[in-house]
Amino acid sequence: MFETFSALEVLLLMGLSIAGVMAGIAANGLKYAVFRPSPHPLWRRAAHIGSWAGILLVILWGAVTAAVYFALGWAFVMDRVVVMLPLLALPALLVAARALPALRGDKAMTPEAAANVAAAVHTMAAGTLLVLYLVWFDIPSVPDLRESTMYLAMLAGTAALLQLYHRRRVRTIEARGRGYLAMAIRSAAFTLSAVVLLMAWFLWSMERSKFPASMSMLHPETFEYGGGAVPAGAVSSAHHDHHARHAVASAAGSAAISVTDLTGPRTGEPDARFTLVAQKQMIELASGHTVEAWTFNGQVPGPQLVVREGDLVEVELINKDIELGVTVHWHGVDVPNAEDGVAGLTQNAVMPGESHTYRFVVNETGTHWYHSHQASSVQVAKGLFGAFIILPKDGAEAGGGTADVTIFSHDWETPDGTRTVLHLPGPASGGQRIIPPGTEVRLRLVNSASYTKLFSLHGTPFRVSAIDGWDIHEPEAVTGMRLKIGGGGRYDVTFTMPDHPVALTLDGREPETTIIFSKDGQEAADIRTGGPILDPLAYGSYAPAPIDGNAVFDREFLMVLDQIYLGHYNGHSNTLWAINGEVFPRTPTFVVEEGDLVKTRIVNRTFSDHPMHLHGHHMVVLSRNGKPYKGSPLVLDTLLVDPGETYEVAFRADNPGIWMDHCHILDHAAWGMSMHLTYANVTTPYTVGEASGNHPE
Ligand SMILES: [Cu+2]
Repeated sequence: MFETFSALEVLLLMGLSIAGVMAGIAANGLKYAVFRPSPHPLWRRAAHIGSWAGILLVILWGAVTAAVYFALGWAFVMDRVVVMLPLLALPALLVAARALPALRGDKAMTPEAAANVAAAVHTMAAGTLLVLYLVWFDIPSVPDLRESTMYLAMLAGTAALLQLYHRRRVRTIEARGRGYLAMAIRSAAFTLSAVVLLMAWFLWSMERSKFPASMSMLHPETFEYGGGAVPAGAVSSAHHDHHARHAVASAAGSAAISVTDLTGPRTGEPDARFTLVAQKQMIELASGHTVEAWTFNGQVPGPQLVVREGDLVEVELINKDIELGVTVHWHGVDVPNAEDGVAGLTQNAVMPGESHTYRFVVNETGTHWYHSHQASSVQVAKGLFGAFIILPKDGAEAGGGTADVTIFSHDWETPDGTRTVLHLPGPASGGQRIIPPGTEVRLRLVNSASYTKLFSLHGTPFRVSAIDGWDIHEPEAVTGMRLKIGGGGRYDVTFTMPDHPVALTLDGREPETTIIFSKDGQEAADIRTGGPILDPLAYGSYAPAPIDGNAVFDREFLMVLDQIYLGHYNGHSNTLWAINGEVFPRTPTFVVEEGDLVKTRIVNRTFSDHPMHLHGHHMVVLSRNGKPYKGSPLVLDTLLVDPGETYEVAFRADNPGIWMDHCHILDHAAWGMSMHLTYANVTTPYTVGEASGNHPE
């Protein structure tokens, strides 16, 4: 429904532009026509029809906007109503008041009336262009009064200039009797100068978008407090950037904590110790392609790290030959901030020949994964990832009547384009796995690709026992349902191995996206895709969530996800992905204090889904589209938000630090959709940019 409305809006705005241009040209011609002895009615009729079409399209646009409001809520229309509606409706009123009466009938028209018609119609066209510009290139998202006043003032100024211009023009035409040739020359000159101006502005804007060589990840001018207390000394205002920086600096003098101090235990014998060596390696994919992968320990996925709840884990990262540098981020594990592995925020990228040691205690269980968070949109795609499994403290060892298999879905760039591959662990990757009948099987499905994958499991009823490492409450057995896993997300699927083969496959059905589990590795399996998609909000049996949606929240934030169809980012032109109308580093920074209960509303107004990943915390899902969850509580680190959806999530601020909050379609994060959650008194000494070589996205 959201997609239909959005497409309709674009169509209406384009229709409005066409009407505006048509009426605009006709109204301009009318200025000349009124001086002819017997004015041809063509200009007048075209201007009349164009004006009416414009007014009707504005009314239709308003109706669509109202429908979106009633269907999807205020967050989907707030910028339309506050910023764009005046830009369309006021010129339409002007046209109705000044142009339509003059154009009606065929009574002779005075030159002044023709000038008024031209000014009104051109004002309508200008308003339409401004709105198109906003919708495509500079979405207001969360409007403020300053913004709407600014655009309205721009339009009012344009209207006044147009009025003056056309009045003067009719007098000049009257005096000198210029003909159509002069009009054509003027139009051409006007168009040419507009194109030149536009190109100059384009280049200037591209140049201006370049990041400085060194930049903090934290930008006080973007601080938002979510209606909660503003911590002492902090100031949030775009107008007082300088003061805000000063305030933070002085706060840093008193009680600030550096992320470098927020480490795991520095001493003590680790319960589990691993070494990860980042290195390039040619690998052969199940698709038959050989690619240069960037790997941990020469394998893709990297080694599976299995630990137990409560373990002190020590991981030494060594970079052998990844020139960009690497880090390790523990996706889904709430580690102390300094161990989070974000280049330029919690550490510097580890360059070739260097090493870095991570130490932290794991206080949770489940299927998680690790990946580089340096140039992550490139490095994760090229293979710098692996599984991080935390077994329950007192659970049984794997093996002995059970099979525990981690499977990654990953997108590889090959000479034949992008290929999706399902990876079994270990060097003996292949499309087969032998499991004796009667075995209790746990498949840990991890989507390390950016784009959403649809998994199908055929040949057995199964349960989704955990999502993002969080155990589902009383999961029921289902058959033939597809599992939709966004980038970075994990599902644990359990079943008892039957006597016949079981096939795990992805939508797309290339052979490399199928894995067959059988007792002898011989039998052909029933490979099917399709079927309904399991809805995690209605799965398992209901139980109260760890955070009650009716609780009193200390802070409430809003994240509106938008697309900027063409924008400039760090000196490049591309489609950009915005949060609250801005791309990083101008995206909001949510400021919390330790102990706060925080609610965030996430609104997706784009045509793409976005797996939103919050570092260092788990998000308790409260509701979707205003309806509370119906099944098991869901506690996620990566929330897949579909187009047109609104989620409410909550978390307890219990892990001090500065944390990324970004889309796990890593290209989206690299093109703007990235922001931070920061605890009021935490600072970072690290920077991003060319100077440090830190590029987290
Ligand atoms: Cu995204």
